[in-house]
Amino acid sequence: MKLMALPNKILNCGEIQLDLSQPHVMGILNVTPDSFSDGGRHNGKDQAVGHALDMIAEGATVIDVGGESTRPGASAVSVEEEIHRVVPVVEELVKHNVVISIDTSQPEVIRAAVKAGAHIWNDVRALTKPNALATAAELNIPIIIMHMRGEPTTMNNLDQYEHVIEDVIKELQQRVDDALNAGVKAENIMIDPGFGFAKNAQQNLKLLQQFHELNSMGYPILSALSRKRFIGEALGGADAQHRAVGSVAAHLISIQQGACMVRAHDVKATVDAIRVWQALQTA
Ligand code: YH5
Repeated sequence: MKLMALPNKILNCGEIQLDLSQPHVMGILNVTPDSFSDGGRHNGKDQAVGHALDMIAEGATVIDVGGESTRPGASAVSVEEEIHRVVPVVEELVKHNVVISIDTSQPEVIRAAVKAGAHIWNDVRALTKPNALATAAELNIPIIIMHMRGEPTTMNNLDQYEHVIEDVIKELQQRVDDALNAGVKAENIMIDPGFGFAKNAQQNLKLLQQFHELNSMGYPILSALSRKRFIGEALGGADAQHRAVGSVAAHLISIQQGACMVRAHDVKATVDAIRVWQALQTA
């Protein structure tokens, strides 16, 4: 069997260096009120931090903290509210040896989070908000540039592709070029094809099948398909809580094609799958 090696690159996250020649698991930490078991009636900080520590113990090397819901139909959240949700959690997590990424599109949010100790900017809008490009260049931190069309509210009508992988690469390259022209360093860029964002189920499958073509862009690749709808559809209509095994399988297929980081809810199962893949690499 053909085993693809991951890039011999290091992602510089301040005091922590991530060796991208081995796969990393980024654990998803939602800090939106609806993600807490009490529906946000109490301070959700302790619950969020506890969940992050569990994921670190399970082998996550990155924690992705998100205070904005990008689900279609979710209500908009102010910059102040997003900062209020994210920063207290970052202040706790910096005490632990983990890389912290922030799932935000707002320059003011990433600025406040980086001041509190966060390391990576994970932007599903790929630096398209006002001042995002200049802020990314100034902060000089790793940036995850994801492919999407439109906004989470409009993206479902924007899934017309000639050839999905080629179009995604072309459009991602445009966002990468804008970042480079604004002064973002190439060594700080990671790319992500944006599973589920302006793609239908068939297109998401095609994207996973041809994922390896993203390597031609020359940047480290993140794969993020945890529990997404197309996984449920491939399982014959499984709801989100029953998509863990399918997500692990799909993430491993992306690693086999060159992904050096996967963004997952189910960290333990994902790490176990990666360990088996790693055992094969050295056999
Ligand atoms: C991503 O792809 N996605 S938030 C719908 C679901 C399950 C999960 C139940 N942030 C990405 O995770 N950051 C989000 O169906 C992201 N790449 C990067 N880099 C959406 C999400 C989700 C949505």
